[in-house]
Amino acid sequence: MSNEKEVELVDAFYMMIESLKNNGIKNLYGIPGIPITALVRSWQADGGKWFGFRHETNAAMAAGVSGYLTGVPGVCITTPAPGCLNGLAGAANATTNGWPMILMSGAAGRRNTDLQQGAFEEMDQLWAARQHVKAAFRVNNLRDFPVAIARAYRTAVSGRPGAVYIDLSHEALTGTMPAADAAKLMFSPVDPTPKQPADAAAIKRAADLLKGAKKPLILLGKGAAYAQCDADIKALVEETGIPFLPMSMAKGLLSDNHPQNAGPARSYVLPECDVCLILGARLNWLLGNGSGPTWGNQLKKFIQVDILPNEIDSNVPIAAPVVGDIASVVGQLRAALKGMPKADAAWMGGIAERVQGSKDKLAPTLKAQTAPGMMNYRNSLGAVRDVLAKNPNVVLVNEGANALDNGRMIIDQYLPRKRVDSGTWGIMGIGMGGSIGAAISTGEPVVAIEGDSAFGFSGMEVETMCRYNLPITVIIMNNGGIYKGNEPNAGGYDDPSPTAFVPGARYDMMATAFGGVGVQATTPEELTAALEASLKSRKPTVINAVLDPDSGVESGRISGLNIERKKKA
Ligand code: OXT
Ligand code: ADP
Ligand code: MG
Repeated sequence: MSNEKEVELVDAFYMMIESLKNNGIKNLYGIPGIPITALVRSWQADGGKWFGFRHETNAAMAAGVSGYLTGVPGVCITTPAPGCLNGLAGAANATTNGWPMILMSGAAGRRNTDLQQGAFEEMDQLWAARQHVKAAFRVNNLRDFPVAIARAYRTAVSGRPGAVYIDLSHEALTGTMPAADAAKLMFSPVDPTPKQPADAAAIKRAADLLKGAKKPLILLGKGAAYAQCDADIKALVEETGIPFLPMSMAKGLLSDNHPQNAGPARSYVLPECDVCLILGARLNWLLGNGSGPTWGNQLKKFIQVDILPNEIDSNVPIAAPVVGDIASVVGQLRAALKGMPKADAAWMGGIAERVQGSKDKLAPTLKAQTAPGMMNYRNSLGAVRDVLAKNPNVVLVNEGANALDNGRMIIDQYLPRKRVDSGTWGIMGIGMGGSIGAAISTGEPVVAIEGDSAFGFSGMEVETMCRYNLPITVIIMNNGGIYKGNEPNAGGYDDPSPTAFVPGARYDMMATAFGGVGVQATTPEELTAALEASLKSRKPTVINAVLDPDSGVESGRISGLNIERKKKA
């Protein structure tokens, strides 16, 4: 606040900071610079927590992941044009995954920008942002901050969550107004995430279908994990006795070792089921778009519960659409299904047999011995799995191709919202931003299992995690490249192949460079010791897990999506 004659004035930064506080925002992620440096200093001076990153995409990833894990939108703030564009990559990823966050960017003056006169960092940011976010707003006058921030918050968290962009125009940031008038504009929004129960007829239709099913299946997606009604979902699953299949980020919503978990029998239950209740998942590429071999080439009777009406029928006809929020709908379904007989014993027995078969097949590979420096995905992640089983509160962040697919398969989750990964886009670059966002917003330790390529997209944030002394352990699955490290140059000359990196890279040294802990692990025993020590110390740590460069397959488990060359040129 400043004094000018007898009228007390407040500036735009005051308006913005008070509005953020009124919406319950405590953390800001971003990178300072013109014109927001003074803003972030003021935020910190005012008691707000500021987390400065090395690249805006990672700051925006942190905001998106913290939004997913807590339900409170993460807020990221960037400088104009290049900073804004960098941040937009993270905002777009949040929107694609349905995670609530707010991205705000400073901007060059409208007069110059609209005439394309070449202002400092000139860009039509609102136009660029609009297609990657759920909504995009511009503040042109400091009086509008209370409404703009409340509106952004409500938009981010209600309906299908997503990112909201706010353009901070030069005009808005440079104004002042009387403090007395400002006080009258301030408010905290009432009930920003209203309950949306489903229509009774839709519930009855769904319940009737489920009651008549011979081989029912409950598919749990990250929308169900986000809904934070874990006990009710568990009760629905247990009361009906129906097997459940978690999508990757829904792992742990019910413990992976729950007797009804059909995860290890995925390729049996999807084609075999007759009625599938989908709770918070989309029938997108991760589910074969609802048809084809994934589903045994049959049209299943789908009951789809989703908050977004037009998600229904997006790929295949849905027999029983239920539009509403999962927390309300699960309660409604439980009431409608009361007394329903438990799922058929033969169906459950067949699943149990396949689950056991998969586990028996996997188990010995997790304990296999390899020469030092020649670990593979199975025995290295087998070691990690055993340590994490004793630390179920750890948030796991996972990206890569083989590192991702093996991580998802091998590492069990025991608690809800403890897994964040490449998600709907299969993105590389969620790693360090996601880990930092998870550590800050949950206060829990984080372990990131990273392909060496995946890590490279956000690796500089190791400095950030060391600067804030965050309890993050990064395990680099170092096979020396994208998918593999030993591919020769197809042309036969000395340049590296398109997928190879420097052999023998020492990623652990990146941590020691910034005062963190760096460890090289060449055997499963060394990996176990390094991870245990790191979780105990809660110090930022990078473990370079040295894998056989030959371990890994092209594109991991989604190699079928590759395009092969048809004929030689
Ligand atoms: O039933 P079957 O027999 O089939 O067996 C299944 C389960 O039953 C069984 N299973 C189990 N067995 C025993 N016990 C347990 N507990 C258990 N649980 C399961 O295991 C199998 C598999 O189960 P799953 O996984 O459930 O089934 P399936 O059929 O695989 O599921 C299908 C999918 C589609 C749901 C699943 O595969 C999936 O979720 N896939 C996600 C794939 C994905 O997103 N991949 C990442 C992208 S790849 C590529 O695009 C990459 N790029 C390009 C790039 C990207 N992405 N982004 C940007 C910004 N720029 C570029 C790059 C650069 S990857 C990449 C880097 C790669 O190199 P790295 O060095 O980072 O990584 P490495 O590969 O490690 O070197
Ligand atoms: P996954 O990747 O795990 O399959 P998706 O991100 O594809 O999950 O799908 C999540 C779905 O959950 C989205 O369609 C989204 O609209 C929906 N969703 C998110 N939150 C809720 C909620 N609270 N209630 C109902 N549906 C929700
Ligand atoms: Mg690799």
